[in-house]
Amino acid sequence: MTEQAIEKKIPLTHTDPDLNRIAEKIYNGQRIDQEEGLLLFEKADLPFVGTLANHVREKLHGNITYFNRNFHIEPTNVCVFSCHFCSYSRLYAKREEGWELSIDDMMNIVKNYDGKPETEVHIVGGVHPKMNLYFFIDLLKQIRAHRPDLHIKGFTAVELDYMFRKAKLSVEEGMILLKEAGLQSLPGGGAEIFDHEIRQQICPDKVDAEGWLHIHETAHQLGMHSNATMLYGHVEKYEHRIDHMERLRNLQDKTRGFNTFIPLKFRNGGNDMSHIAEASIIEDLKLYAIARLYMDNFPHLKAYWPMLGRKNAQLSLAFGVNDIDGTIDDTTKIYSMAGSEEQTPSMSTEEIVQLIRQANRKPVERDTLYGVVKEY
Ligand code: V47
Ligand code: SF4
Repeated sequence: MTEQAIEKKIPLTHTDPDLNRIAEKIYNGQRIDQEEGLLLFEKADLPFVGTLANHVREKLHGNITYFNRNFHIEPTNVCVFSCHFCSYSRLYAKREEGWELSIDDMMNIVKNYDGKPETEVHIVGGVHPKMNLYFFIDLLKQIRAHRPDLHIKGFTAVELDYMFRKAKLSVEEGMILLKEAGLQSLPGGGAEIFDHEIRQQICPDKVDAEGWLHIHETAHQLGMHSNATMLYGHVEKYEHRIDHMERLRNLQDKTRGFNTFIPLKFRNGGNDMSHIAEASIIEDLKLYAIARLYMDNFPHLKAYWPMLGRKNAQLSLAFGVNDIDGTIDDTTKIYSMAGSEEQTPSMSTEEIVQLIRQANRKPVERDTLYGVVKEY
């Protein structure tokens, strides 16, 4: 190959030889390793990682940005665990400060969407000691019977681990029961940061990394899909972010069951970690870009706008992100309670389409598994 051809193929060069080598790998479609991922965090600036991430994003998805129409059910915020970053949960002893929905309450939420175009219900909440596996099996069956076309994405690995242990079932046994009742995929919550030491500092008492990964692997083996999150911008270091992404990338190599990687920015309102400053937008965008480069076997990268804020989510579309979740309703409280600027997160389809178009991207409504519902 002539020098000219190489120059054409590697449009981005850097004076730092290490960064130059990484750029070359990305343009050649090669995987970067942990050391290289770390180098990007430590040495690269935002325009450099942004350009590379945008290249990968456009190679995978062109100009498309996906969104979906969903609604959330948060059955309770009563929780047996005490994650220090959580502003949302209330201990069982203080349950009068929280909420506990009955199956009828939740079915009324579902019925509010009768005849409306939502394609997904996302069920996630605290870990209530009295809401057990059989309670949720009942809920799933009722939703399925009422609205068979609605995709049910529900329960973090934290909720599942607790339900299965309480029911004295293996992960596989429990998951089969939920699947038979109508559960179709798992959201990505509860992953936080996999590193044991960091987990001990921020969420010592819930399922550990191995348990989280085992639950998702089991779901994948049963033919279900799932997402994966990473809570960043608190006490973790760059090496912990890389370790987290590495473990997910390894599982994805094995199962191919993950749809989307969702970095979640730590918000510091009203929790035990309020003294920790939130990450800057530069740091947020750099993380999205590096995630796009590192997670080469994850088809999608999502910016969850209720947490990031809609303007920053719009900006992230130039830094590797190709999905901004859904229209949602104002039914999710996790982020408003943690101080997000989105106090009543709801966006109409028109607003979400406009937000994507303003970033010069093409809005495509998708279903949970990224089937195209409508092109705009
Ligand atoms: O696991 C809690 C996070 C997650 C805070 O799969 C916080 O499509 C920031 O997983 N600051 C639950 N984050 C939400 C979740 C999710 C959201 C949207 C889409 C999907 C999906 C999954 O919320 C928890 C935790 O990591 N969280 N408190 C906080 N103060
Ligand atoms: Fe409970 Fe989830 Fe909050 Fe942790 S993050 S305390 S598991 S609701």
